[in-house]
Amino acid sequence: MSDQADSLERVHQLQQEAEAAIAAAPTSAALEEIRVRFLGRKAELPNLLRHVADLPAEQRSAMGKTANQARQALEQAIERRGSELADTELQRRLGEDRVDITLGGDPLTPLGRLHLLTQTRRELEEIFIGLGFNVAEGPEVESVYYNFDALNHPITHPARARTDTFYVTDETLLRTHTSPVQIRAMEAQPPPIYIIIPGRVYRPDSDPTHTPQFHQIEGLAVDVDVTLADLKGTLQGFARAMFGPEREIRLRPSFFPFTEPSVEVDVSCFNCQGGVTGEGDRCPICKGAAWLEILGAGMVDPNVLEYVSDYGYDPEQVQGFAFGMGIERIAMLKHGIPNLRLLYENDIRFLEQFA
Ligand code: 2NL
Repeated sequence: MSDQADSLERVHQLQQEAEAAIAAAPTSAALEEIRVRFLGRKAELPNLLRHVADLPAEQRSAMGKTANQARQALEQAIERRGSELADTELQRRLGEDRVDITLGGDPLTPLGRLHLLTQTRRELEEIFIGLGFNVAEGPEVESVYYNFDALNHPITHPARARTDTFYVTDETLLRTHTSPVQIRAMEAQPPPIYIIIPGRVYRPDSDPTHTPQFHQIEGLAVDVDVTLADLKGTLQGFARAMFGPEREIRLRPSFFPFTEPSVEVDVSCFNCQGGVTGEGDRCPICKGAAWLEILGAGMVDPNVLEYVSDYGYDPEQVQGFAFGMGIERIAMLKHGIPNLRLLYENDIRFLEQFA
């Protein structure tokens, strides 16, 4: 047999071998290996094609044509087998990966909720808004003038000591109560004024019942003919809205620098009758006292009004009452929380009890 006949025979052989392999390829990956084996850069058939130009002129055409046809036939066979395999493989994946739409979904991400202190502040705000008060706010870094002087705290008052207040400079401090906002509000608006001021306050106390930062809500009413009876009626309305319609309040004499007279206010315990529970035990909320201390209050000292007399507050013409309470304390009383720190630790098991 001539060299040329040998070469043509070899092309046919390669084509048959490759076609058999292509038809038998079990996967796309196997098919790709077959393609590289027969048509890749180092494969025999392409090599034969590359050397057609070196053949004697009378052999070139037959060899070129045969080898080219073989290559094209193989390329088409690979393409056909490839799409067959892709199809089968897709069908198999679709079968195996089938989603069971009857399965329950993942549980929903739990919904968050407002912190108990935020809930309590909003509840207090709503009650006083219902009684005709507006909400005012002011700075937490405050001047000594608004925090103490204008509130009738003498220079010798213990709260003004370097150890009893967080001073920022000699003239500025972290407010120790929200009362300075009441002075600011009176400077901004002539009487009548009915406002409540919620907010953070700061004192350098840290023990089981005190934290250096806590929250207060204070109220101020200044108008003509405002009396202690108005204070008592307002606070009784508040106590009933917050702790239940059966509640009574009682006023005990006290002292605050900015009020005269001053009172401490108790609400009758919502958990017992006269300090004794339904089971005959000593009430754990009021400790058997039958009353819970909820706030301090009083008639605005005329000295305080004198500080804002240029803004329309003439102590001979208008009177006022004021009150202040700790938001933490109210939340703890109302929900029987035994430890102030629970409000700040943010243990989810504690927080989620207050939906
Ligand atoms: C308490 C007592 C109180 C006030 C706050 C006040 C403000 C002005 C004038 C007069 Cl501008 N008084 N505020 C009055 C009495 C009591 O808070 O024990 N708070 C936790």
